[in-house]
Amino acid sequence: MPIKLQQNWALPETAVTPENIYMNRRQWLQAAGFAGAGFAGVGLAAMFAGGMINPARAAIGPYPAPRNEAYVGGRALTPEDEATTYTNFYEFGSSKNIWRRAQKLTTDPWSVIIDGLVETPVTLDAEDLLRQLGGLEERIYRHRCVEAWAMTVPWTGVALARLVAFARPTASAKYLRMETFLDPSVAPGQKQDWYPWPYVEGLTLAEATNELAFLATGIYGKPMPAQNGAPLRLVVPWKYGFKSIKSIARFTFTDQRPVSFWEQLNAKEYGFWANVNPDVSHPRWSQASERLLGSGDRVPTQIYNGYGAEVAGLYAGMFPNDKRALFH
Ligand SMILES: Nc1nc2c(c(=O)[nH]1)N[C@H]1C(S)=C(S)[C@@H](COP(=O)(O)O)O[C@H]1N2
Ligand SMILES: [Mo]
Repeated sequence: MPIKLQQNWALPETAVTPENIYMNRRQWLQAAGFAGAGFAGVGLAAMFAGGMINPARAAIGPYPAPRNEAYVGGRALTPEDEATTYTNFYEFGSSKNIWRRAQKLTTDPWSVIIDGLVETPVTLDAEDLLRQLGGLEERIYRHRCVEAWAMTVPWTGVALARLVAFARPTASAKYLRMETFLDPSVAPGQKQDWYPWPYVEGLTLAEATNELAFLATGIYGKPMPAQNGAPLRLVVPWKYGFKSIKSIARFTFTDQRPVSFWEQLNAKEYGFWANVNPDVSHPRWSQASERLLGSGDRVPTQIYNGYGAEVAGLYAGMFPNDKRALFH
C-alpha cells in the first residue's frame, strides 16, 4: 500500500472524513462484520482508500462506470445538453424546460422504503441501498416518449433484478409498485391537485427482473442530474418513457396491479403495459415514427422500441384476442 496512506492511519477517522460519512461507514462496517479484531490497528480511511473494502461513495461511483458492451444503443448518442435540458418531470411543471427548477430537489440524504410482500420491510438511504446492490455499470439505451420524441443515452446504474433479489419478495408478490417523493414545497407541480400525486408506476415481477430493466443513478458518465430523476430512476427501454419513473422513494411488492399516474388520469391513452408499438396509435396521434432529440430526424418506430429479442417472451400468449391490450 502507498506510504501516503499510512499517514492517514495515524489520524483519527473523524479528522479525515465528515462526521456523517464516518458514522455511516462505521455503522456499515459493523453491520458487515468488518469491525472485528481482524482489522484492529488498520485505520478505516486506509482500508477504504486501499480498496480493501468499498467506501460509502465508491458503491455509488466511481463515474464513469465500466460500460456493458451488451447494450450499445444502435444509434448516435443524443447530445448531453439536449437530454439534460429537454426533460419531462411534471413535479416541476408540464413544460420540457424545467431543469433549472428541478435543482431544488435535495437528493442526499434520500430515504427509500422497501415494503409490501417482502420478507422484511426496510427503510434505508439511497447510498446504503446502492452499496448493497453492488457495482455500477453503464448501458446505452434508446428511450421513446409516448409523445413521439426519442433519445439514445448512456445510463449508469444496476439491474433492477438486483433490487428485487435484495428485497426478497414473498411467493405471493406479483408486481413491483414504485412511487416518487411528495413535497409540494420543493416541487411546485405537486400543488396542482388535479394530478394524482405522487407519481406512481408499476411492473410485473417478470418485467422487473428482465435483464433490460435498469435502476439508473447516472447519465453520460456522471451522477444523475436532478431533472433526469436523481438519485434513482427506473429505465425500461421497451416501454413508453412515462413508465420510467424518476426519483423513486418507495418500492412496494404487491399482488395487486398498481395503477400508474398517467393510467389514473387517462387509462385509454396511457395504459399499464405501455409497450412501444408503431402499429397502435395513441388516440390523438400516430406512433409510426419518432423525432430524435438533437438532430430532429424522423425515424420509424420499432416494436418494443427494438428490444423484442429481450422482452417479447414476457408477453407470449397474453391477450390472444386483443393484441392492443399489450400496449394499452
Ligand atoms: N416522477 C416522474 N417520473 C417521470 C416523469 C414525471 O413527470 N415524473 N415523466 C416521465 C416521462 S413522460 C418521460 S418521457 C421520462 C423522461 O425522462 P427524461 O426527462 O430523463 O428524458 O421520464 C418519466 N418519468
Ligand atoms: Mo414521456
